[in-house]
Amino acid sequence: MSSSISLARFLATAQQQQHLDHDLAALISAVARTCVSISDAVSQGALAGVLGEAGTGNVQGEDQKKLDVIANQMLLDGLAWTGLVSGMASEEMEHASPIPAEYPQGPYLLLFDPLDGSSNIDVNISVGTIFSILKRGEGELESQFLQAGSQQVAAGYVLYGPQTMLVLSTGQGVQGFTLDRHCGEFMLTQANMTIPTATKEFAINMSNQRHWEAPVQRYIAELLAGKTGVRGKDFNMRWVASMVAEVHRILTRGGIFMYPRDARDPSKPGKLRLMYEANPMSFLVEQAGGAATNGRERIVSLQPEGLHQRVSVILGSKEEVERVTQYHFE
Ligand code: AHM
Ligand code: MG
Repeated sequence: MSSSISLARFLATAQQQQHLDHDLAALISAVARTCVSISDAVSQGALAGVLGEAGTGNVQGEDQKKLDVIANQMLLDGLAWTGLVSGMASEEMEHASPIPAEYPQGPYLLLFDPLDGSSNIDVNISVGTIFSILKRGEGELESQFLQAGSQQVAAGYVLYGPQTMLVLSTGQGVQGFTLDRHCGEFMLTQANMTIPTATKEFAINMSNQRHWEAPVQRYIAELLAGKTGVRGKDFNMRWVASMVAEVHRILTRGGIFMYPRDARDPSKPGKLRLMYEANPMSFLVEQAGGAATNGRERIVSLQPEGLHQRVSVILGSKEEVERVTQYHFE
């Protein structure tokens, strides 16, 4: 059953009761509004000719899908004029994008993965937009973004699945909103989302098993041993290959998600990006009572060294994340 609390009303109440900054509320609204347009583009798919390869690569050397490029441009265009941000950084752009001189500068920095899981887009599996908001700092624009995840003032994602959902935290718990297409508004449908501390469900790309480090090998072997092993219970596995969908499942019913460091490429300590994926998702997971580490430290405590830095990610139900993390010290 849908509540009658829209995102607009939720943000207004948060401003009145929790002193949510007016500009931050306006920025979240603007991101949400743009994501409704991205959702429309995603849902049109082949009808709008937006599926398939863009024929370009991003700074990470990954092929871009048409919708990666479209979603990235929609966020830039949707936010640049608002006077709420002084720069934007994206998984799809080599450098941070300054705000054009004709528009006012704002107090925040916006980071995003415009279409996470986009390898799934052509097969009609859920994808999403992940975003992170920081306060602007001093000095050269790009270096202002290099703040630890604990400095995020808000983070969230929009999942383009059977329903389009916005999941948001401004540091006061995690709220889930479902897009009501009749009125074009996100409505609060999952208040105060919490992650159960125990779980029997894990998500990892098993095809990389031979490349993992010993602590992850041990942990997964114990899960696979099920009832007959040291864990004494059976575990179930899921792998969507869209981080937004995995994190959403974990926020809904618990679980552990891992994209651990592996030995494929020594220059890449993990596949996922700290600034656009790991930090915002870790912020949400911690706000929902879960845990998120790189195997040794809380992800949000890591001092970023570069915009496109990669990191090992282990997040979800606290008991499991703590167990794998402990294995890294044994
Ligand atoms: P992307 O941002 O280029 O879409 O890459 C990130 C995605 C995550 O959503 C997902 O967890 C992972 O890559 C899937 O990787 P794999 O291809 O190893 O299954
Ligand atoms: Mg991504």
